[in-house]
Amino acid sequence: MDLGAITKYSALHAKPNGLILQYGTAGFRTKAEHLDHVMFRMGLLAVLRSKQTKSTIGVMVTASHNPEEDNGVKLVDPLGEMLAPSWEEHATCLANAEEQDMQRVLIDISEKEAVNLQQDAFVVIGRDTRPSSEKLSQSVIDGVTVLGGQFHDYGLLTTPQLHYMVYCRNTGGRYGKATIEGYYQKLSKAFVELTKQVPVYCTKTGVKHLHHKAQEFDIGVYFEANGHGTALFSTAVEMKIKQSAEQLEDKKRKAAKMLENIIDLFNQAAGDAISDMLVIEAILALKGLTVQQWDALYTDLPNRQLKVQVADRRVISTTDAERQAVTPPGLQEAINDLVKKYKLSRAFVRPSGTEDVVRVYAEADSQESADHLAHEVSLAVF
Ligand code: 16G
Repeated sequence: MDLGAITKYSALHAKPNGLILQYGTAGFRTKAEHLDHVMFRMGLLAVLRSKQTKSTIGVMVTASHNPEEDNGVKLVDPLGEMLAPSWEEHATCLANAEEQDMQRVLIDISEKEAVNLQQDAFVVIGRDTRPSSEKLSQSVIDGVTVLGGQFHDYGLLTTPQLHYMVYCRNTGGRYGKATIEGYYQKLSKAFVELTKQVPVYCTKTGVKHLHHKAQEFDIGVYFEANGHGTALFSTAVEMKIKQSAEQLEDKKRKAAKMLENIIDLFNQAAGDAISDMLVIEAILALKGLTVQQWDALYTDLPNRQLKVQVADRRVISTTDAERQAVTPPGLQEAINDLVKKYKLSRAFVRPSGTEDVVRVYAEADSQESADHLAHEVSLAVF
């Protein structure tokens, strides 16, 4: 320890006489104008903690939700956790030591914690957007450097991001890359993976098309807006659930038994209104939901379906699960132009498979718009 340098620098970050602060729930917090010496000393302490743990230590300059004129500082331990309670006490002693006692307290901590002063130290620093934070984090850096510590200043970061950086650096990159890009990449990759789990497909109208598509999956759920639909389970899934219902511990066995009964309640040969109704009743009863609560889970966009009588409906052919008209020429372009006129809108036409009509479907942000769009599209068909 270069005691001369510490004394010199400490004088530049002098403690106001008599000021007593406590390392509280989230580190030190008070008016920013009273924190310069605390920041410098937390820089020193972070170096000692880093030497002792042979790890990177974090220092975050923030007072979180406190008023703008406040500020604060807390230390982050090697695995990204909050500072160990015994070191919180050291932090309080160091922050409250009068100028002439500061060196002694620093030496006491080093001795008590058997800090090898020859050990390298590395500290990472982050700060919030308060006007006072930049200058205060510079005071932390002064404390780190005067004790010979290396540092990386991340600048603006959220507090959890600094915890993440510390954790990454101390686990050899296993947890993630210790950069802001690494943080966003890790979270966004996981988010995208998670939210694309359930793949959704559209097929041509009719149970036969939907049923075959649903059979491609371990669990396939299909439905049409007119009410057709069911859930299909592959043999492998049924076997697995049956085995679990027999073998596993009590809680899991109960869950597997419940799934087994749900599977039996579905008519897997075809959509079946009686079976579907009983499945829904069972789920509502198990979840303690009313029909009204269930209904409120989902809101239809305003839509309108019309039928148009034409001389020969077969002149209309479609692609993309019957959502795009291929013939007659120009029809799809006309629909596209009409759709552009309305917000949150889409529309398609297709020849009915059961009646001598063309079906027109339109959707928009209001019922009035959906009605207008459907009307205009039917004129284009006509
Ligand atoms: C039949 C289909 C139904 C489809 C409807 C479309 C079966 C068992 N039923 O009722 O799935 O939604 O036709 O009729 O396949 P559309 O072509 O006249 O609109």
